[in-house]
Amino acid sequence: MGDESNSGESKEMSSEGSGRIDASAREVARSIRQGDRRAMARAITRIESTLDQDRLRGQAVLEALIAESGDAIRVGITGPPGVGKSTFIEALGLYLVENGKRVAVLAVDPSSPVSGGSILGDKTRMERLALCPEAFIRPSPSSGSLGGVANRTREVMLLCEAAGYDVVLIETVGIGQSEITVSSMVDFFLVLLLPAGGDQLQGIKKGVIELADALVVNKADGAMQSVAERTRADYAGALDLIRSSGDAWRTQAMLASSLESKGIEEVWQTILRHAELMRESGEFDERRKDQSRAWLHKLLEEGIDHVFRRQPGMTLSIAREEEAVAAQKTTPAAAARSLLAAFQKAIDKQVSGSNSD
Ligand SMILES: Nc1nc2c(ncn2[C@@H]2O[C@H](COP(=O)(O)OP(=O)(O)O)[C@@H](O)[C@H]2O)c(=O)[nH]1
Ligand SMILES: [Mg+2]
Repeated sequence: MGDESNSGESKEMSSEGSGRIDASAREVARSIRQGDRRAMARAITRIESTLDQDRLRGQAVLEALIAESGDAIRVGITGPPGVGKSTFIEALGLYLVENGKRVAVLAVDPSSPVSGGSILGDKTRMERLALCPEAFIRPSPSSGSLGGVANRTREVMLLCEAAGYDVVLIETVGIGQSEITVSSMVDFFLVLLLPAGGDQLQGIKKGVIELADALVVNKADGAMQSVAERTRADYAGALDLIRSSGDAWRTQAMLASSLESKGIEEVWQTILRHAELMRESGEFDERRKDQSRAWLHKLLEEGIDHVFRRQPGMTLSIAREEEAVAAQKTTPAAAARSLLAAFQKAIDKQVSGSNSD
């Protein structure tokens, strides 16, 4: 980690060859590599900034460090509000710190208010974990769309890895698209569930079960212990039904009490076993490469969309075509073709204009 000698050719190419990384970004990168938390926090603030100029500076730091990212295990944790995600993450984080790991905790919560200083608005602020020098806790970027928030979190995750954190835990709320988004940036996706009777099993979305590498029934303590055990068995049965024999990994159904730190070690051992299996089959790296490529394409689509809509007069043209489509004066396909042709023409004009400069 952070060893210049084995960071490889790709780093030379990206940092020296492209000219996008200036001396000050390289300087900040060096401090982060050496474990300077303030430098890291500042770079993250830039990455999360809504000002293009700041964000580009933050991204230049990340670009200087990208070859050193990737050594951490990335774990996503989701579940309904109140299931105990933050409590679970704190218990797991403390366990990992006790075992000599450095842990970064991030969150993807597109609903968090601008003032948000807590992770996913809960009352437990991981106070004990926050006191550990080996832990780094960062709440969700507060502004914007799920896509924007998730992209910032991805970038922060890579930065944390370059800074030497061994495990990245990402908390997300179990609503809408956020689970899919978080599962697309982690190695292991864990779904926390409440102890509940039979009928409520259906309450969990089937799609989420398919994303999960483990289902963990939390709050398996006190009066809920036996209910939790039954719930776990029910989920295990349900998983048997949807499993196909070719799967390299069988989604586990487990029990935990975050409050009493029970089942935490078992969950971690499961995550390690999964990583080992996936590495043996080559799927571990393949999944990460797929994730990076998909992320690139998503950023491209967003960028192209942005350029397209920013063309002078485009807002008006789109509104006109929308009307025509709504009034059945034209087809959506013809309307889109016409808008794209106008865009193409504007781009051609810009290109020939800049060539004659
Ligand atoms: N009995 C019990 N309560 C828990 C457990 N984990 C969390 N809680 C409680 O559940 C509530 C919600 O926890 P929190 O971690 O904020 O849930 P989140 O919204 O999913 O992040 C809090 O009052 C916790 O103390 C557990 O394992 N057992
Ligand atoms: Mg929470």
